[in-house]
Amino acid sequence: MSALFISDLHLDDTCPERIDAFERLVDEVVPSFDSFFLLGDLVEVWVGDDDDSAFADRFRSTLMRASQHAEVFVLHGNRDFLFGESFASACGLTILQDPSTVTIDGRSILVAHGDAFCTDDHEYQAMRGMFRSPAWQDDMLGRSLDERRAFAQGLRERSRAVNENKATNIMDVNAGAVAEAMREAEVSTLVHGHTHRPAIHRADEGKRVVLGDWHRCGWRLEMSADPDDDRLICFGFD
Ligand SMILES: [Mn+2]
Repeated sequence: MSALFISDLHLDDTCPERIDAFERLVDEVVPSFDSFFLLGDLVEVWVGDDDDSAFADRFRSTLMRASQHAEVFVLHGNRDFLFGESFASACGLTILQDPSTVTIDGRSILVAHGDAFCTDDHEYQAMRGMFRSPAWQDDMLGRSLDERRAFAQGLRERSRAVNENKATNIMDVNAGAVAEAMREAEVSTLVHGHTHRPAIHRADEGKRVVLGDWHRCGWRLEMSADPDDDRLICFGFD
């Protein structure tokens, strides 16, 4: 029971080499694994499962291929929190709650997008609560695709402007929030993304693997029975 993990691809139609790299991963790497975990922010924005753009179609069909090779699990990030059940069934994947405990080769692993641990950023947490509320999501999905695309565009610009003025430590995880989540889930390994700070950290509560964002290179974590074999790999796009 081996597992492959990725997150924070931030795919959109402006960066074809990243889409190509994702497709190569699905066709060449995913078949060697039993399960494939995508821990959020796979796309730069997801405006709803009814998105009929060429990019959304291509993205769905890549995931469909992945689900023929391995069991595919997706967590919502802060860009793709509108992935819904019709997206999941069209792609043959399962959407997991954030966080979730999963079993890989007898090991209990806590998986999360990671943003819920950034508790020092109060403004962000307030926004997160709003975007994840069913009432807000229903209202958003009731609007036309064009309206949703315009809203998403405005949000990205605002987030860029706000984050430029934020101290970087505020945007990282809070150590206490991580320790508490691991204690509660009774695990000694946590895998998450979101912060774009790829690393394997070791602390009293156990190991925390942070996946990287696909910016200058792609990142993936390969995991099987032996914790010493966990491999966080950076790979080129060509
Ligand atoms: Mn994120």
